[in-house]
Amino acid sequence: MHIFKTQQKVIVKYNDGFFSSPHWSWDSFINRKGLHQQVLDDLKTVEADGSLEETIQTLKAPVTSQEIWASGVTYLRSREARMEESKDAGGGDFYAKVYEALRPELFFKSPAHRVVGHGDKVRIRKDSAWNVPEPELTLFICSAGTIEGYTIGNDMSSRDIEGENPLYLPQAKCYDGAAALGPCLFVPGQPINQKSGISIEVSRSGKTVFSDEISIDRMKRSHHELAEYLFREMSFPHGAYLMTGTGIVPPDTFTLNYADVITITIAGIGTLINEVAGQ
Ligand code: DO4
Ligand code: MG
Repeated sequence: MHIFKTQQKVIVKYNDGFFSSPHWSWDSFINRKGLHQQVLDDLKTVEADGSLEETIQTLKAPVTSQEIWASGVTYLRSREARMEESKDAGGGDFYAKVYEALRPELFFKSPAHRVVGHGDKVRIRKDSAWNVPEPELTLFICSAGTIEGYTIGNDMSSRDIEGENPLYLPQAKCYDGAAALGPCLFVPGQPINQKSGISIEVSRSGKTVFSDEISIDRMKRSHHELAEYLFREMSFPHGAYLMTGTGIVPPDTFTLNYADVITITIAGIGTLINEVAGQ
């Protein structure tokens, strides 16, 4: 089951049928424990409507009041890249430690108003010269703390700012257009297949300048563990999104340019495409 947020409506795609109701509003519709079964119950009273397929061409990010959080250094590749970029600042050791530690690195990424959806533009900071996309499986956790769905996240990052000093992390990670989510909320009714692949392609003037892929089972921590830490001492009345960290980091010679097109696909969820906004 895929739940789409459009300008006017919440639309559910289930078994190739499209469903909507004027009574559905995003926050209350998605923030339910046992979401898959609850939506199946809703669909019993709603007729499929083929004309809705066209409406999902104009998507919004699948978020209204949910905070977006992110996890760090959950894959070996992220640990290596961070240790390298921060070694001159003497910060490398922190990344090695957090990779092994019981407590994960979790950080606030974005409120809804700074997030962009499928087809919108992500941004790179004007005061940074080394920027990368981070393609991340993103959990939707309802206010009761259970993982109810998944989406694709792009944790845009300024590597020079983060590498200069790990205390600059919030500036490297949080700015307008630094987070993309979409294209939909995938609600499989069971944990996502651990063999699901994440792939990314960055194209520049029509040519691929970076591509890579990884399977989500390469992550060191479990989804449940990350969600449990996030909800330990914080309440989220509308639920929350949690990016689970990147396992793909481009080579150090790579930086994003204005007008690059970033395409991220996660099996089962779909494809999130965003262009990098111009100056
Ligand atoms: O520790 C810095 C951030 C790491 C991160 O965003 C990731 O591993 O995905
Ligand atoms: Mg990240």
